[in-house]
Amino acid sequence: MEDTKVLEPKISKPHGLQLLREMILIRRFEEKSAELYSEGKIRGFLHLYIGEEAVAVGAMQALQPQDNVVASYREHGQAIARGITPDAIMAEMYGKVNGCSRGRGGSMHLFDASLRFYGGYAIVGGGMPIAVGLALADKMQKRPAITACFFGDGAVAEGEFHESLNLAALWKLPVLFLCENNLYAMGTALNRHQSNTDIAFKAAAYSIPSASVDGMNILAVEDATRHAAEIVRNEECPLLLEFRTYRFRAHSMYDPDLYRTKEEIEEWKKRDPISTFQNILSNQGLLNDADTAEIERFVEKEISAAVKFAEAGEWEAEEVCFNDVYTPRSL
Ligand SMILES: Cc1ncc(C[n+]2csc(CCOP(=O)(O)OP(=O)(O)O)c2C)c(N)n1
Ligand SMILES: [Mg+2]
Repeated sequence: MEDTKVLEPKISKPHGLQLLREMILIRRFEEKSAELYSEGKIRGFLHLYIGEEAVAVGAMQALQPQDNVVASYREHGQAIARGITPDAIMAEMYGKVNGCSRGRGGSMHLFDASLRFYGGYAIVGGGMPIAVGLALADKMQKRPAITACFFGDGAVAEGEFHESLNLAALWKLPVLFLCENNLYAMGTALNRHQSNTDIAFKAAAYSIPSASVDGMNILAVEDATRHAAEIVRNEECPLLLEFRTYRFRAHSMYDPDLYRTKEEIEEWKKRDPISTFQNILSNQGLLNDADTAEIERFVEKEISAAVKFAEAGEWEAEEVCFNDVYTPRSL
């Protein structure tokens, strides 16, 4: 595949508004999460996806219900876009039993088998072999599903990246590898840990077709992913897309963000995926002030309901806390 250049293709108003609504929902959900984290309501690690929303929302459009999704620890966006409710995600971050992982996983381990959303992994690259295993299972059972595997640029430095790509190619498994290249792995810039920073090019070493995509433009993301997913589905072979994107916030809530300049961050903010898409929609006459106001109202309601749901949730009873952790002594 060649580099994808999509310049404002025509879309329908309902679809455009749906994409915008999901991106704004993810953005506001995370802004609220940051606030709740500062209040001590959410504890543990919290990695915000702000700036990268076009990747999760755009890519998810290409997936069908029978497909599997595997993500990294920066996965609130993917979880929401796949259909896990903000209620269940917020409760999970509170550590309550009404959370999507019963309060056992927290922000980094969102999970919902009914939606085939198989994590949330704290280990960099850890989801990649699991994605390959899911695709192998589908292939062996002759199920017409593909597996979408999201991972960061940091994962490219892991052996799991190379082992996963190799086996997926060798066994012709339907894995869609989706790299979210936001240029940094914690405080380490891509060019400080890779001799060759062209991530899409690395797939060639495993005979996997690949393309680089503007990750700040949701229409480019959707178009490229639909095209790629069709190839993976029809030809039962892996494919890799690299999305060039950027996180506007620090790596996590603990990161003082001293390894990049304010100017660089401001430069990328000019390409904010939400305002970029709002402009595209407005230019096509598909978005007016009333539409925007209605989206903001809808999102505000969703988020306050999620916080209520999480607040009202129960803590796990102390006597069952070790269930599913250790095998029972009788065994
Ligand atoms: C195997 C492993 N090594 C190191 C870490 C510590 N660590 C946590 S996040 C991270 C950076 C990963 O960056 P990237 O894959 O680019 O994802 P991003 O945070 O940019 O979304 C590192 C090194 C880890 N979690 N797992
Ligand atoms: Mg990164």
